[in-house]
Amino acid sequence: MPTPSAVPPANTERPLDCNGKPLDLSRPQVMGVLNVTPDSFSDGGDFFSVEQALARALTMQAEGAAIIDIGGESTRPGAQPVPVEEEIRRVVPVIEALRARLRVPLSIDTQKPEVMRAAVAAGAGLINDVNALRAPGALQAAADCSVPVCLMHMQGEPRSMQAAPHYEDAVGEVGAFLQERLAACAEVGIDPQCILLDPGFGFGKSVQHNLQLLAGLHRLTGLGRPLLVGLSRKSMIGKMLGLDVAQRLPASIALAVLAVERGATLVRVHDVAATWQALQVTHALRAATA
Ligand code: YH5
Repeated sequence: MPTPSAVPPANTERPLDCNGKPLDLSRPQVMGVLNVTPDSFSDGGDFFSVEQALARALTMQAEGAAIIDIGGESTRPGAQPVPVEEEIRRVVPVIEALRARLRVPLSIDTQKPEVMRAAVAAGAGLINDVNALRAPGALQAAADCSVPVCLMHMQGEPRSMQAAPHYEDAVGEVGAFLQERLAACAEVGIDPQCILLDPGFGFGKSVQHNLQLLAGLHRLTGLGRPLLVGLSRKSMIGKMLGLDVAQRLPASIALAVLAVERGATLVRVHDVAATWQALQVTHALRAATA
């Protein structure tokens, strides 16, 4: 990983073009999570309700989300894989309904090249891949889609990644991985200026590894790209504080602010209004300090 002085900081003066909708990364921003799995937004039966997903997305936009992240497959530890046709069936109708009604861009949280292509054709403006385009065909799909990409670090695979995570130097190893994936993207012609990087909190990491990554997050800004982080409601909070998922908002807000203070630009969260407020005052204080 290069030292921060070796690479200029990310140029965020111009907004990213996310399939026709702008994403301003000149200041800290919130990415709102929209899960489109059958256990979220049920219509009362076994079917997922596009109406309810739309209402939730409009609320998150009104609360200050700069982008909405749509995911049709759970990547939580131990989650069952979803077949590609099923994932497309879940996300495409939601993307089609939202793209026309929202001002902010949509991102597609997927590891599958076929889902990337279908989602971007339906109007998604950013590919958010927790597998950093390592699936066969994913690099080429992202290159063909011509939308910005978030590359996330994960050690192992979702089913088993929390069994025995190991690092000699978590920040150094995550940085080296992200740099290797940036190079892989460059080889297929993906513009480096369209790439966001994410250390992947909770993806093959112990609580100590997550804390080391947050403490050293600033070193990853040396890769020259904006940083996205996802800490909202994650198990590290549960493990540190003994709280279940419904009780994790205060710590989630603190972690969002701490990450932005250490160089994160985009924060992926479930609780948009509360996080947006926290980032507004964080940004105001930074502007007054400069
Ligand atoms: C991320 O960090 N995370 S899905 C377990 C939880 C709570 C939340 C047990 N997609 C990320 O949000 N994309 C996910 O409590 C992501 N970065 C990016 N770029 C996991 C998740 C969660 C898991």
